[in-house]
Amino acid sequence: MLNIVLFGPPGCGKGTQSEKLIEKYQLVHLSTGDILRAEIANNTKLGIEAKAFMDKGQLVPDQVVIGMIASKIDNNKNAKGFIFDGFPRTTAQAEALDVMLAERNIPVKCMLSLEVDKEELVKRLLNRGLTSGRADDQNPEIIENRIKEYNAKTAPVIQFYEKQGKFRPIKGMGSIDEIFERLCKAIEK
Ligand code: B4P
Repeated sequence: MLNIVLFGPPGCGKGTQSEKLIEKYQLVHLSTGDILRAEIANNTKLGIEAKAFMDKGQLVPDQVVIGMIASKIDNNKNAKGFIFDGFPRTTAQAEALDVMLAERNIPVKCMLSLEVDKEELVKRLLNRGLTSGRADDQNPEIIENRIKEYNAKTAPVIQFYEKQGKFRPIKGMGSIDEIFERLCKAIEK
């Protein structure tokens, strides 16, 4: 089973590259951002709770996000592998994912971390905000806050996977195809 954590700051290309990796390696996509947005669209209790955090550019509380993931894994028993996109985003989430996967005997192969300059992140997100309708992509202050949350709470997840020898930094600047090639090389190494 090929289980990959696709990691990086907001706007680094996780969602974009996930789509290409899924197609090439026939993996199941688990994006906590997409799952949360679907909950919001369906106006569920979880969605209403999550929206308050997401609209401000803050992370949704760990217990909410962790609870969503286990059932998604179990609903895909015949999967060839999973791409975890935007999860884990805190060390507590990384620890919880490790326990979930160890219980099912399906470990993470590697954590691919897309590295992109801050200026470029802001540019990509504001650009997406023109068409996505996402409140968190339209306001430079909210984008700034998302990057701050990333640096404070998410970046330490790198150490978690580094200790396990699974951290693979990938240059995330350049064309989408160039970055995809770098990711594939890292997976197949
Ligand atoms: P996510 O939905 O995970 O999204 P993201 O970080 O904003 O973007 P992503 O990285 O996938 O976007 P991409 O670069 O592909 O999170 C949204 C929010 O949900 C979070 O702020 C948080 O509140 C909440 N949340 C989600 N998961 C959580 C968790 N585990 N714990 C707590 N809270 C959680 O795309 C960006 C743009 O760049 C696109 O327009 C794309 O076309 C463009 N782009 C991509 N690659 C490019 C390239 N090479 N060159 C030029 N443009 C490029």
